[in-house]
Amino acid sequence: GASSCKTRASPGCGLQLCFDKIIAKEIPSSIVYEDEKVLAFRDINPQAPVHILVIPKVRDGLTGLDKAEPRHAEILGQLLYAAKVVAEKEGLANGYRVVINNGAEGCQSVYHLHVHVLGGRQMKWPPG
Ligand code: DGP
Repeated sequence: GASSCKTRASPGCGLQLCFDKIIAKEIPSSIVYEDEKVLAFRDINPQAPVHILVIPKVRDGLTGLDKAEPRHAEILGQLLYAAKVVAEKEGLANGYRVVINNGAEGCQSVYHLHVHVLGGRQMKWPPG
């Protein structure tokens, strides 16, 4: 079950929706990229030398990918494109991984859609 997910949230992230606090800058974070629609910041519990989260600034019901509706198609594309921009900015020219954890079996721990960008080491497949 979800107990095998070693995700850890920050103390200020007692609420599942703490990324709102990061957007509001009530919880400090290391922001690496920002535009009108998305925010990218370093994961507090990095699983690779580079571990960045890309999130929509407005959740609009997107607690997880499973909640996506046709109206979300544009922001979903913007998140994925921002992931590429972030990977490039971080110098991950040798490759990187982009992950969306969804739901309990997907090890999702924060219910504000986020795209993980992981790099700076050799990844393995299949993931655990
Ligand atoms: P997931 O398990 O896929 O829902 O990913 C949530 C990630 O969010 C997890 O890797 C840890 C990270 N995280 C949780 N709370 C905070 C926080 O307050 N600040 C930052 N920078 N990252 C956080």
